Amino acid sequence: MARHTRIVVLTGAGISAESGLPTFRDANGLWEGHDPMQVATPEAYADDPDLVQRFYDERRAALSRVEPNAAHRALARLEAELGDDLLVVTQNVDDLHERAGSRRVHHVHGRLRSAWCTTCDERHDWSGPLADRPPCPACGAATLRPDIVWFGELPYGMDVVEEALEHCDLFVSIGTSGLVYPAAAFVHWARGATLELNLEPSAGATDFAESRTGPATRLVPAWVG
Ligand code: BJW
Ligand code: ZN
Repeated sequence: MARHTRIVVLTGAGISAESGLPTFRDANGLWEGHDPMQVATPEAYADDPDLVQRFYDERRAALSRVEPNAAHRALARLEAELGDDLLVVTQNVDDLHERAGSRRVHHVHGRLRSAWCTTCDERHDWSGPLADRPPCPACGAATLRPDIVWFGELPYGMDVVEEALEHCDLFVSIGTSGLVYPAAAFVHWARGATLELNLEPSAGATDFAESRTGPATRLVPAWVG
């Protein structure tokens, strides 16, 4: 891999799959009989907030039972080498990049370990459940929701991502199906070379200059070197 380049890496659920966190669109995708895609919406939250809170409470609790894998660790090593020239943009709401040692991680779909108060707009680091309607530590209102970007909501920090993609020499997409926008369009926003690392060719595989298939724990360390 070429050194001394500015790299933007996009990660999706596939990079955390071998840590034991399920992806969204693979088999066995149902949660309590619901399609996760139907649960991750503002409409589902308005209809049945308890159901949506339980879905995220379970996933937040599951984080303490999993560990970063060799793919997360390889990206942390790359950051140790490249410093500010590497930005990891993740669609994942887990904290496995950070726990592997990455510092420059941008969560475009939010974080499980953050709670957002819709009354006072404060965000709080959060490791416990939200379904029991705890009060907001800032304003006391029982209006904390998962700090997660649902369908129809605006992903976080698109200006940062756009800027990084316009100035990168290489864009690498890892473990994402390429079905959810705007992340699926990042390959078109990227200025430099493009590479996909995924278990199978994604929906947008042909948009990349190069596409390698295999498990992330093999492909990512091999690419980082
Ligand atoms: C492995 C592996 C291993 C497995 N090794 N690989 C019609 C057309 C175009 C767009 C739209 C449309 N209608 C609506 C929209 C917009 C909508 C959208 O994209 N919908 C599509 C479904 C069509 N998008 C939005 O609403 C977004 N907001 C928005 O667009 O605002 C307007 C805007 C416009 C322009 C600029 C800026 C803003 C918000 C999207 C929010 C997505 N939220 C979710 C849930 C919340 C997080 C959570 O609960 O965890 O985010 S949905 C879900 O999908 C989650 C994920 O982050 C996201 C992406 O999934 P990901 O990571 O790709 O996972 P999978 O399961 O799909 O794929 C895993 C891949 O890994 C597979 O390919 C496997 O093969 C592979 N894999 N094991 C390597 N070991
Ligand atoms: Zn509040």
